[in-house]
Amino acid sequence: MRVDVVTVFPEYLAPLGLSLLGRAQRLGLLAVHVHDLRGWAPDRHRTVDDTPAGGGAGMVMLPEPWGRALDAVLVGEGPDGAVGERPPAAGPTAPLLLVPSPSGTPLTQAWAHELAAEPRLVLACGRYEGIDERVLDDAASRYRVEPFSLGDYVLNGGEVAALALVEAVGRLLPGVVGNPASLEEESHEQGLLEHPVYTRPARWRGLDVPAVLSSGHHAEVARWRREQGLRRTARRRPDLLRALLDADPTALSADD
Ligand code: 6GU
Repeated sequence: MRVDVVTVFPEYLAPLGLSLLGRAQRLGLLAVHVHDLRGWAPDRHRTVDDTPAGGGAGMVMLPEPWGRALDAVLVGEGPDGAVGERPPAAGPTAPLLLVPSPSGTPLTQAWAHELAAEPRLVLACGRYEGIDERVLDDAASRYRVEPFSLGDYVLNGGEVAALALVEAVGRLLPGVVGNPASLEEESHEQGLLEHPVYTRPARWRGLDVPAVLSSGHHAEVARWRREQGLRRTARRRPDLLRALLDADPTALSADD
């Protein structure tokens, strides 16, 4: 998968070179290209924002630098006009343009799986009060434009959200996580939260690892974990439990 990120703070994306995603990039499973939006600013001062039409607080990102940036990234060019790695041949589907925004569609594990099947993602990180809406309207002629949100709170810009999305999607690419079985039991994969986990020592600060986990009884362990996951979901995310039952009223019926 190739990911292009356009931002006024390229350094914000540096952590994508660390840990599992860094390894994925070195192995050629993932290619991340980060571009400085200011490289496409038309003026000497490299201005990328201006005051909002209609008045009000804050600044809005100018359409021209974004329009140029999204044109260039589409054909694999850097801000200096240098041609990078060619994007995959134009197929029946345009590349996805993901736009971090608190007013976007909430990012879910199900959506992350869909995104992991894409050959290419482009992320447009806005700052300040956001990007002039015409940039998204115009981009819709050559991209599939999808604003996304991490949750119901406000960040200063899209960079942290881009990091989160690339990590959530990148770890689902084949070969990125060593043991793919470890992905299946995680929170949100089955529509529920995961059970608590423990390791050694068996007693720590007067607290014991639940006895069932040392019993060696695999069916009992599985049943305990399922129940703990359900309890936790009911307490912390009753909305998930309701959604699961709405989709399938037998979803929680005992199968053992
Ligand atoms: Cl994706 N972007 C910004 N700027 N703020 C957010 C967000 C995204 N998700 C939640 N808050």
